[in-house]
Amino acid sequence: MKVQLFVPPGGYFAERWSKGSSMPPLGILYIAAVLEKEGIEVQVVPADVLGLGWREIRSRILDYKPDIVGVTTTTENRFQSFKLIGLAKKTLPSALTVLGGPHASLAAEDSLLHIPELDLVVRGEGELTMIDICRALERKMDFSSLAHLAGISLRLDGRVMANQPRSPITNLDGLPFPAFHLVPFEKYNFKIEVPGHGQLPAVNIMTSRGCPFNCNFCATPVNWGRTVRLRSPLNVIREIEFHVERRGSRVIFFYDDTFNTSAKRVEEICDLMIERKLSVFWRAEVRMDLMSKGLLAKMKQAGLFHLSFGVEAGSERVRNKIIDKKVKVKDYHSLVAWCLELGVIPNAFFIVSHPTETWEEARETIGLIEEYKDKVEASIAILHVYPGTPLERTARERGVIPPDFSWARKRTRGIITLPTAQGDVPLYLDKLSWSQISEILFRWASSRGRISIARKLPRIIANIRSWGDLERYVVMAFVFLKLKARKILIK
Ligand code: B12
Ligand code: SF4
Repeated sequence: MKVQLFVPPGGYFAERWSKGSSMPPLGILYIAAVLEKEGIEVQVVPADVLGLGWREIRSRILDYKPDIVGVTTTTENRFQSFKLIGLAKKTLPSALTVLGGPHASLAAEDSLLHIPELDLVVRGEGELTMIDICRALERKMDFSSLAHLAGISLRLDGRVMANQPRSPITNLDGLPFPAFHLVPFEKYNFKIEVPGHGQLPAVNIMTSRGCPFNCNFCATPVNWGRTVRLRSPLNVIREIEFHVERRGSRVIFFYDDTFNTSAKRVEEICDLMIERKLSVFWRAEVRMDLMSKGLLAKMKQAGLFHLSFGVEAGSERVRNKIIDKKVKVKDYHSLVAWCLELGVIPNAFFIVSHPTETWEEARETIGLIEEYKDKVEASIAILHVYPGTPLERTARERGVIPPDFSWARKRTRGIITLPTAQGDVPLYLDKLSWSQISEILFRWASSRGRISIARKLPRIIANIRSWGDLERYVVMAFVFLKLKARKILIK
């Protein structure tokens, strides 16, 4: 049994890499690690960092002759993943084509209905399901042997079927560490700037899965469930030590959706880092309401230098009644104050154009950003709709997404995207006008001291697909000039 796992070429990952630094794909590497442990032959092809074109991908498939071609996908890079599935099936029709990852999990039926070359979708965590698929095929080299496997969706006799979900992996410590040795690690050139120390070699680690909250736009509770599963502090420390020894990592990026669901576990991880004198810097993403000054001080002592958290909106109504975020603006002010006092860089995420959000409410968001303009790293995006989320349901109910919308079709009338600046995903536009949204984005960019229109212009022009796109860019240009003339843009 031979499995070939791909990260698709092009798209967002490749773009990040072209800027010189990106990180290995943990999902594919976890799957590769468990397959290796089971004695199943596996190859990982990160087409993004290898800079492979379609012809080279075809050669890789022909050379390796896999029984299974697996491709990872997020909604942003779904079209590249779909194309790879199509190419794999045409190149080696005997290979089983499998799609996994957040987009595949949450739009399994849609993908199978629209991509005839796709045999099967693995929903949610892929480790145990992939082992089961390999074992079932080994026993009986026949597609029908997969018909009852948990955690997959497939097409049988022309009908798309969703099998029962797979139970979440409860003991994450039982998983091997991701198979970093199967990718050319140095090609990622993953470096993170640490103030006073320059660009240091970094590595990404995931220490938990799932989130108990249910923010309307977020894929995690649907994809990984609302029961949080935590790796033990010792298991996390062992992985850090492994990366420090093996690849000289100096910065750890904890990519958990919410690193601090258990404050006790964070403290224990910090205690071990201090005790073992791990000389690493680290950053993490947390929920503001679960932080305390004491915990932050301990985290800082253990090497934390950068802390990210979602604020999402300035307005209490939008944040809590619409998004269901369940955090207060006072949590934000306290956390920022503690970060500034303790010397940790605060990094806040905001989103604009929530359902029913008014101009006054959006101004509360930009107000919060401008209030801390030189103190907090803020980022903002126009609200995107992702499959399977509560927001997708709202978008369909309110006609933001038409009833016949498919995630597998490149263009749909009535869907608004801004691929160059915001990715190829439907934007949720409601009460705010395009010029109001543009004003928010320009004021945010100005507060960060960078408006990089000139650099993006060629790609913006290349991505104009309709009169509507053109109109939106023209409106943006007018808003930009107006704000400049009124000296509202600071830089
Ligand atoms: C790290 C990360 C990034 C990194 C990616 C780096 C990298 N090379 O991995 C960066 C910073 C670049 C990034 C960017 C973005 N991200 Co991001 N990111 C994450 C994050 C926090 C962790 C990813 C990770 O490592 N997970 C750990 C692994 C183990 O999980 P996994 O990848 O899901 O894999 C498991 C299963 O999905 C499955 N599986 C995955 N692939 C395959 C393939 C096969 C064949 C099989 C069988 C199974 C399988 O098995 C794996 C093991 O169980 C996730 C949140 C999350 N909880 O995963 C968001 C997440 C993936 N990102 C998300 C988004 C929206 C974005 C951005 C749009 C943000 C933005 N506005 O810029 C961009 C778009 C990037 C893109 N083109 O895809 C969404 C995706 C939603 C969706 N429907 O696609 C997520 C889920 C966050 C969320 N809660 O909504 N991101
Ligand atoms: S945004 Fe964060 S807190 Fe909200 S559901 Fe997603 S992971 Fe959980």
